[in-house]
Amino acid sequence: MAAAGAATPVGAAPRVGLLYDDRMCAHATPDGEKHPENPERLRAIRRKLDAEGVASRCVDMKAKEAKEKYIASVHTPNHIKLIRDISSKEYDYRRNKTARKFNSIYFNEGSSESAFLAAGSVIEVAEKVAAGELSSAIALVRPPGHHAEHNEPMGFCLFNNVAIAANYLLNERPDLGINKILIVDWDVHHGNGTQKMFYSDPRVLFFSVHRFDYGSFYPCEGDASHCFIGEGAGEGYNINVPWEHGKCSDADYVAAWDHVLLPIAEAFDPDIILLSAGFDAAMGDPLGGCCITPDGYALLLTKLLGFAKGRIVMALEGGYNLKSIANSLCACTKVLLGDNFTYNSPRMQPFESTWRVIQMVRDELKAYWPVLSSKLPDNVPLRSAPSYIEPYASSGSESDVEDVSELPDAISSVNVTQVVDDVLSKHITMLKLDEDNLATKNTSSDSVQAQDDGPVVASTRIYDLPFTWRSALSKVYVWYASFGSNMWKPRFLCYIEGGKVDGMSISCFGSHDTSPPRGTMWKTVPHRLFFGRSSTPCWGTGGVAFLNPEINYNDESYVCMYKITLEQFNDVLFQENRLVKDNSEDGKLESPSSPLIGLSEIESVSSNKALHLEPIKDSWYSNVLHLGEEDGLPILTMTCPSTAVAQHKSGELPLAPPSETYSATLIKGLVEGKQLDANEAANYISSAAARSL
Ligand code: Q9C
Ligand code: ZN
Repeated sequence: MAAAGAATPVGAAPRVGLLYDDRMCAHATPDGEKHPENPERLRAIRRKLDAEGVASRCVDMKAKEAKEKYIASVHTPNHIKLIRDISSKEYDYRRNKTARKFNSIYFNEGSSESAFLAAGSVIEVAEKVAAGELSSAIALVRPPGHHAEHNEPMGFCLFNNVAIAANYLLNERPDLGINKILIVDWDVHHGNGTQKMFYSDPRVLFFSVHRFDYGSFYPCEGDASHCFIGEGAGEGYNINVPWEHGKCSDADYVAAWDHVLLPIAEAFDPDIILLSAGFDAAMGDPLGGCCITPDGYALLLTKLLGFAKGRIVMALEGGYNLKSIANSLCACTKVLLGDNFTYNSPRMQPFESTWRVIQMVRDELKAYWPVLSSKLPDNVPLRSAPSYIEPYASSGSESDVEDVSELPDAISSVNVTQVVDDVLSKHITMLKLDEDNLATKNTSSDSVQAQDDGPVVASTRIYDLPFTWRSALSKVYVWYASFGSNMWKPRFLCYIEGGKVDGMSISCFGSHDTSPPRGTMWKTVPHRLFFGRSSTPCWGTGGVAFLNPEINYNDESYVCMYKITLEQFNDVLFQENRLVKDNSEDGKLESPSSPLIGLSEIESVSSNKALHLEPIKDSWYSNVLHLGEEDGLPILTMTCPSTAVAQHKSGELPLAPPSETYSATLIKGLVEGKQLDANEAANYISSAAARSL
């Protein structure tokens, strides 16, 4: 058979495949722990499609397990074996341990079946659409796929479902006449796995639009930047549209469609479109921080229907707000069913950053897609970046920053005293990527690795990254509110500059960026100060300070706030939670490779007031609190989680007064900070230590 004919006979209603299968709900967290990627996601979508009467208008499809030989076009034999065996009895005792070796992965007894069904389902619907038996199709699958790499599961993904289906069409079914595939990945995260699979393959045009946040948004790799355009024969066939921050709306996505994706799709002229359809850029999503509306998704999808004779296969990826994903998918299904739709969401303006990103992407790709050479309209009304992005001219090179200790201290009057602030207040219009420092495209020989057990793929660590989370977060400022020994500035500076001061028995490692705080300021907060734990390596016997994360307006505790970069805040968090290790071999310090608090965490802590950091959930200071804002910047502190407070209350964890040296440090902080005199300070500390929780 030659290339398939028109997918839908003229005038006939589109045949839309809808694949739903309860068996893909078997993959769940091992002990029923809460997790955003949970079985309810599929059920919520299914319920909505039923309730709206759209499911019954679709062609009902059932899942099929993928054959291993098809999965093997994308994954190594080791990886396939792992996913095949992970749910077996023999794995019971080490399943959780194995999961912890990977990045953001859990397994249970149902994972294996779900993973094989997810991959097989996308193959199944892609085949039917490619063959013209269906006009288009939706595969409601989980676990998702686009983060899964050649040899490892990652980011809630076990097998790369979409990549497997693409290879199936190209390699196993020449009879279907699919020679060119467009993969559109609108999940809010970069499709790192899919990008790598087809990086040098011109038959597959991979387009991903995602939050990048200068490299600080998951998966926090530089290869999500617009500079990664493919290599070898695939050069020009990999397109990343990397947002600089959250809050992107329909308008931003439509702009990326109109000015990047659609002109390229027109020129590429795909035979089929595979849509990595995550809905975590939807309004209300807890991870994405963007705000695409259901109408927005419907519009983006409508615009794609003009290509490949409308042959579109949607495969679910992320999306974690049950209502949002159900509504969005419902709107998309109606589009595929051919229902008329008018865009009714409030009209927004794209961000200025969006326009800049689109221009960068076009510049990068115009050599391959001449249609991108035209000039963008310059009269489009744009809005400025969300306020949490505080761009500064410098990321803290000493020369720009006056020594704050030279500046006069002011005396506290009321609740809030600004002592020194905004030493550096010179704003630039926006963070600008330094073009000269952008990653060079990889033409070097080590950028491609032949592997014994699989196809040739670009290796993971080939880039010398200009986009590290450190460089990104060094441009964002926060107020770190200290309530313990850090109130004494010389002691806090140990966390920045390294070393130790009077009373400390061990030295601090210091932060990567050793520039001093840009401001210092005192405040009182309606949280209870208490002393818990019985001893610490640094201060010896006695409790250390915590703030009860609960607000209680009868409480008034002093906090000394330091204006530091978000990079430094992460370094302080690392040190408070003992995550920095001295690699005595070469004297190099090792701290975690990704930040605990990036821009998206700032957003979520700002709206939820507290964020218990899952990766360090058992550490003492694993809870980040948002105490308010000062000159537009968030005030953050770190304390114990509420669960620890409960344990302190019940006696399961000890409460203990601070040691002599520790409380002397607190008192020095309050006195030198001009908040209290020596007597008042001593009373403040001893009464906090004496009160029961
Ligand atoms: N701070 C998909 O949407 N988050 N995967 C890790 C680190 C992992 C998302 C958080 C997000 C994975 C398919
Ligand atoms: Zn995602």
